[in-house]
This record gives sequence, structure tokens and C-alpha cells, in this order.
Amino acid sequence: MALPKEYRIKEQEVTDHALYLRRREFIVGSMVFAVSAFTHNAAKGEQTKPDQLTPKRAVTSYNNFYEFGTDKRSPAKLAKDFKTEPWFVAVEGHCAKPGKYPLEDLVLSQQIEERIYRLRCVEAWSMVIPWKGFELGPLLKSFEPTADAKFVRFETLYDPVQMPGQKRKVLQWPYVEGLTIQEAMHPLTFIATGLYGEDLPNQNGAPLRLVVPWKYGFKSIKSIVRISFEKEMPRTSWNLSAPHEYGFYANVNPNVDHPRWSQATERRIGERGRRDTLMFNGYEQAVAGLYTDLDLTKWY
Ligand SMILES: Nc1nc2c(c(=O)[nH]1)N[C@H]1C(S)=C(S)[C@@H](COP(=O)(O)O)O[C@H]1N2
Ligand SMILES: [Mo]
Repeated sequence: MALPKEYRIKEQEVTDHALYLRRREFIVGSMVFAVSAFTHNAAKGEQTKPDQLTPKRAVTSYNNFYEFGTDKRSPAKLAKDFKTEPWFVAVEGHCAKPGKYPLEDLVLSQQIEERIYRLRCVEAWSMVIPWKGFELGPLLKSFEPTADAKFVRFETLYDPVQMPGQKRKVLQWPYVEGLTIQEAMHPLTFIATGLYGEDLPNQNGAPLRLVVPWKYGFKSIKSIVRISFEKEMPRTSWNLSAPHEYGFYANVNPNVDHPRWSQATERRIGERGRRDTLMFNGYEQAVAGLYTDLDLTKWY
């Protein structure tokens, strides 16, 4: 599926502008960048507050990565010595080329680029992050999925010695997430290997993590070791832990509240006040077509 032309141009502009600003960062130190306002609220036809890149310090010190503790400050501390070399990704299920692939082989064959994406957590905070990585779709296609591949299931490493959070059963380990094959092949769906022009810090999901910008943050699974093409919708860690709170789709939706809190607004990390949460996290134009036949109140 091709990205709508209009959207692609905007994304390009944002990326160029951010690169320009980052070059300036070398000169002025830690400033907050203004990123061109590509956020557009289609429903109201209004321009919303412009996005700014979230300072790198916040992006790398305020993390959800339960394998390294449930406290947001823990991952930056407890993942310091996490070993990400060597790293292999097992590819399984309905495809012609299953196997255990060294990370280098997977990354080297892909077109590396930088993408600025909003990440909005289900807990109603959000960030704007310059990711480095590649589109997931071409990688998946290289494994030649068959017609039975309706879903893609992702798994994080299970290693309680290195990941002390796994000694407590706060979630079912290993962490599992999933997408429909259409979502996985969508041109916005991204595998990040870095951020702010550098390799991914361990607390952000080194050496490779998913980024699905129109879904709640928990879909963006970190430190992936297994990708599997499945016929049935996979059960995911959050869905298993609280099915009424976390559905399979987890699309950012200001109109469907979490049972314990509103999803209408969010706190942008580093900003004063709150801002309106946008449908599909502001990526509505690009992704709404995936859900035209889906009742989003039922399939949250
Ligand atoms: N393996 C794994 N992946 C995970 C999580 C986790 O606990 N374990 N937390 C998720 C949640 S809830 C969010 S909001 C994002 C946070 O990503 P960040 O720390 O890079 O901002 O990671 C997601 N990926
Ligand atoms: Mo989250």
C-alpha cells in the first residue's frame, strides 16, 4: 500500500527540518526544537499546536520497559549492562523463509532512514521522537509470507538473569505483541534501531523495536527476538493481563476511554498543560482506511 502523496511530502519536510535543527543543536546545546506543524486535525479542520521534538534526556530516562522494572526511571538504570550482541531474530510460521537470522543481516538489507513519530502511551502521556530505522513491510516480505499469514506476532527476549523485572509475574513473559498483516505491511510501521541519530539505548528497546505510531505505546514492542506469521489473532501480554483494558488493536482513539481514565487529552512530556489527543494519534489520513469495517468501540 502506498503512502498518500500529500502525507509523504509532509513527512519529508518534517525530517529535513529536524535534521537541520539537529545540526544547530551542536552549536547551541540542549535546546527544544520546533518541528514544522504537520499535525492537522481533520475533524475540525484546524491546525493544532505544533509538535516539538521531546528532549533526548526525557526520551531516554522516562521509559516503560517492564522487563527492567515497572517504575519509569528503572529501565535507564537496570538496562545499562544489557547484552545486545550477538543478537538473533527467529522468523517462524506461515512463510517460505523461516530461520534464525543475525541482526546484522536483517538490518544491512534494509533502507535506513530517519522518521519523526509521535509515541502516545495508553497512560495518556506522549513524546515526539526522531527514530532511525527501516520500514517493517519490506523486511517481512523478504521472508515471503504465505496467504495464511493473517497476523504477525512479535516476542521480546526472555532472560530473567539480565532482565530482573521478569522475576516478577507482573505480565506474562515473554512480552508478546501482534499486528494484522495489513497493519504490519503499512508504510508507517517501522522498526527502530536508533533515535536522535544514535543506536537505540537499551532502555528504549535495543537492538531493535517496533514503532507503530497510530497505536498506543505498548504495541511498540522492544528488544525483539521472534517474529512469527500466524493464521489466528495472537494473544498479547497486555490483553492477557487485562482484557477489558487492553484490546488487540489498541488504536489511539480520543473517543474511546480506557475503563479507568479518559483518552481525550494527553500530557506531552516537557510541555506545560495538556493537549487534545488526535484520532489515530494524528495519522488518521494514512491509516483510517485499515479500519473502515471495524467497530472501534468494540475492537479497542
Ligand atoms: N518488551 C517490552 N516492550 C515494551 C514495553 C515493555 O514493558 N516491554 N512497554 C511498552 C510501553 S507501555 C510503551 S509506552 C513503550 C515506551 O517506549 P519508550 O520507552 O521508548 O518511550 O514501549 C512499549 N514496549
Ligand atoms: Mo505505554
